[in-house]
Amino acid sequence: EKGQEKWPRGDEKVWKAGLRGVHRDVPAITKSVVHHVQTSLARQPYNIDDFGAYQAAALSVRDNLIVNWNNTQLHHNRKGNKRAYYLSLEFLMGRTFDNALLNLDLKPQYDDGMSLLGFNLEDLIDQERDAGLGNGGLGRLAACYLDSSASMELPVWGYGLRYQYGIFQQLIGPDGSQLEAPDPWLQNDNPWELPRADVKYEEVVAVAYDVMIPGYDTKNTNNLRLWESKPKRGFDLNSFNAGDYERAVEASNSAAAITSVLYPNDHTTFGKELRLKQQYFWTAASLADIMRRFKNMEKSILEFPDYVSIQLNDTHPTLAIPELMRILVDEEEVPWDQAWDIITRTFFFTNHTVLPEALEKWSVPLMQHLLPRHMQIIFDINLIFLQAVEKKFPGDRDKLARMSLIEEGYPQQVRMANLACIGSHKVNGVAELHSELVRATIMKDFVDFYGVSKFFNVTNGITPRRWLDQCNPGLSRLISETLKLPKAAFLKDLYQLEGLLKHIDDPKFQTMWAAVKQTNKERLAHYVEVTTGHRINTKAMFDIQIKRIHEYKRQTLNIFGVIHRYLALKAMTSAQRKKVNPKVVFFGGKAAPGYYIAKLTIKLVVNVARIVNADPETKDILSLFFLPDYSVSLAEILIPASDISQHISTAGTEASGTSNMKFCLNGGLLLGTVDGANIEIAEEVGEQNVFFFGHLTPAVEDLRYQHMYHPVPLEKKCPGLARVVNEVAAGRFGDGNAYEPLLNTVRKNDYYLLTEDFDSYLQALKLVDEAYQDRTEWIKKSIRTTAKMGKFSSDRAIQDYAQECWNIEGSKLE
Ligand code: B1N
Repeated sequence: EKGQEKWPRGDEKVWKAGLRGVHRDVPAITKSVVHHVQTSLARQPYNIDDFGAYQAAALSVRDNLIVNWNNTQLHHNRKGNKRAYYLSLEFLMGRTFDNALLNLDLKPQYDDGMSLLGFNLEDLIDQERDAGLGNGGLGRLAACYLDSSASMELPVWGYGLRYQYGIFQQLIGPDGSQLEAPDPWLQNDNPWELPRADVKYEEVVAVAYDVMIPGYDTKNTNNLRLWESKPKRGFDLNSFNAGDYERAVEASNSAAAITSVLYPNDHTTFGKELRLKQQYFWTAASLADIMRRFKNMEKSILEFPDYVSIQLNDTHPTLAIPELMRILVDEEEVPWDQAWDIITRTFFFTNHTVLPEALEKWSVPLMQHLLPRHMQIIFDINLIFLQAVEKKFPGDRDKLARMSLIEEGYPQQVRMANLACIGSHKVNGVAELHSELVRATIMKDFVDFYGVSKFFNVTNGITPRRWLDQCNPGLSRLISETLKLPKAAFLKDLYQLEGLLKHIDDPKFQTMWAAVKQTNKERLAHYVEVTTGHRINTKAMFDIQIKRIHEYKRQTLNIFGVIHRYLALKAMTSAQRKKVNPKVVFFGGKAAPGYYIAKLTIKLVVNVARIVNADPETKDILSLFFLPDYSVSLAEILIPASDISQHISTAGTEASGTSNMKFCLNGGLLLGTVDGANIEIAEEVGEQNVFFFGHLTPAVEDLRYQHMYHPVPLEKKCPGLARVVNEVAAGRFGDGNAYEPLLNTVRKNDYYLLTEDFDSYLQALKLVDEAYQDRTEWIKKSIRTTAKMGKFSSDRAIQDYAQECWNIEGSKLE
């Protein structure tokens, strides 16, 4: 990777004659596709199917990416500028083909070329499997940040793991429950990565695979390096077939199978040995790689933080701190204090949740067994740190106990968030409210110790390339025509969307805006018909909740609301029903395989859907779908089709949310609680344009206390919800007993406060119904919502990180 100023051997002219650039014209494109059919795939032109054509076209696009990628790496090496590294155990990339075509601005040419060869480009795009190397928002955020870094020509590399199996495939069984199947996404060759046999770290047998990350409207093409441990045997498919996902994961508990599977939990830690091995394998390989690249620059080790910044995506990569300490102290022989100074100028830590069950802790005996030197280093860091705390707050033993890196107990545990905090230069949360809660709760003692300026906010963002232009080409085109701007103008500066406000009262524009939404609803209806056989009324309001299934996200509130609506419709006369505006409710999302209550929630939704959709009295005005196997690609169909989407977590529990931003960017309105980034969205679009309900964060603690110590029976507390719960228990939607544990979560201590928010939730739903009646007003709200989404571009978020943390600048590749 060292900058090569001279041609190493042979005749420079002969070399240069062989070099190619990016193919931009149709004849060159078709030629390269045919070439790949013939040689790379070794197939005959007359037996190529859609999949073969996708592979050949992908290889042709890949050639273009490689040219830019190579030039980019050479460019940044020569410049010798500081780099930033984004360490994330999850990168939820989704598909690459369409995204690469759009970022390279080659989609029309490939469209024409493939049609000359007899293929429809959109069909080929559908051949690609998602790269599902993540669970949800945290993983998708990492993917959006790579897109923004590349587009802004910033020298940022991602580091992650190349799991053989990504997030499991979700199936729905005959009784309505979730079943898991493995996701062998690498079964067919993956054209979007470059295996690097030459980049290997023997100790841990890490092999690098480089994923090219093309920027939008630039040749700059960054790198995502994923590590693979060569497995001695694959993971246990027999257990999968026996329906035991957890066991199948466990069976791969051998040193060689470290990267075999993504852990399918979010917001919970199980302290599994294999997970710790993943974390160590990944951070050690990444740091060795970063160190080797730094050493090529021939600088003093003390200058490390001037050339390297490392962002820790949650606590998962925190072992990088003791690992760098080990390298500096044991290998580079840097004195301890100087080494610690390097550490605290290199690392930055992003927290993504304040939920206690998600805070990572590792048992001391396990660490001692697996990583004895790192455990020793952590104890030493702790000793010195606690001495400093003691000095600042003499005699405060409780404070010392709270701030210690070690939690006492049997066994003792290492608190990874504390380690990440003290080893980092800065700590941030992911939305204003969340960052405030980080300061006030989990990091309170650390704020007192370090001062508040170490703790700051970077509100999350989303890439407008994928989440507007790629998923909603019709809207992107309409915006471009209306603003009289090329797409790049607003896709690179999302604040340009504000220009739409000028046109908000123009009836012709309103009609075109509504037509785009209608087309997207029809596209979704088509998908549902093909996959489930159900026909949907596309004139109905589309109401969507898609996200991981979790109690704090309160999908139960939504399904109880649907049941409430169904019961109300059943109580009406048919004349009354004729006046009701039809509505279609969509759910999607995966439950962690071991999360019993979340799985019951899915079962309830599926079984309510079966009853409701089959009821001749109501099916024209209310239908309900649980769409299986929610993924990035499915999100790209659902999000542009929503009239309203739900983000209804108990106040103070959803750190940010990012799909809320995606829906709003696509002109969907928001129904939500005063939580996470919902608050900032409302600030932008105006509160009259969102549907807020429910208790606010400061009330939550007290309400929980009341529920704990002064419980009121459900019938008294919330009669509306009690009726719903009783109908479910009575077996109206299949065996009522099966749902008892789920129903008990609201009957008993109601930790997520459904009984407190149910009535105001129904009230908000009513307001949504009323607002939808006045279609012109609704369209205006929709336009305004899209127009005010500038703040939520991940370009803005990455700019915040580049300035506040990494101190790096973009550098243009000519
Ligand atoms: O990170 C997203 C936020 O928008 C969401 O609000 C937040 O819930 C999500 C352990 C997590 N927080 N914590 C996780 C994921 C995997 C895991 O093993 C925790 N995910 C979030 C982006 O900031």
